[in-house]
Amino acid sequence: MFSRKLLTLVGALGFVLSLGACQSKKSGGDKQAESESPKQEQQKQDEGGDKKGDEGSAQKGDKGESPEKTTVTLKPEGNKMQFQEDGFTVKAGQKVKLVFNNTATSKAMKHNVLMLNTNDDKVAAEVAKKGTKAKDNGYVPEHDAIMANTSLSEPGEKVEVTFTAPEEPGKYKYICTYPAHYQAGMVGVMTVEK
Ligand SMILES: [Cu+2]
Repeated sequence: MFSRKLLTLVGALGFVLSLGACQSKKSGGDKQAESESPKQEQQKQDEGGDKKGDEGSAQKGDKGESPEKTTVTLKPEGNKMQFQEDGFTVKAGQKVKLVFNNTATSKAMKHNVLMLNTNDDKVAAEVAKKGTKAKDNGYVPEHDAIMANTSLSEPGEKVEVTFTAPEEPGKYKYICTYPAHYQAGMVGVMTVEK
């Protein structure tokens, strides 16, 4: 019984193998191209994702991008209290449409984005701390360092805000002020270039 099954299996395997060999002899080049292309596509997607992770999408040639105006899209890192993008770069005085696409799936992962007019850690921590107490205002406190902010986004929701980048080249922090998120590292840096 067992050996008969095995024989059948070996036989079938041999048939498949010889078929495969035959086919690849017949159309070697074509078959290779066929089987490789899905992999390559996957790789491209992965690379795209990685790149976004590092730089945001400010420099990605969004439609409508110009010296005067650009669109930047930020996302959370899965269901972590982190931005996927460590930072993005804009030009001094450029109009920036900042979109936050809350791609999180966990109900607890509500986020906002506050653009600060400083790169100072202490100020960012202060804004985050005050934000914790501003629940009625989407955790956005009154603070001079806040240049612009989105509203609080639910998982699956997109929020946006348009602001003008500072004229002063330099680094400016952006943070999420949902309780504990800044403290957990939900912060990034906008670089303003001349
Ligand atoms: Cu957050």
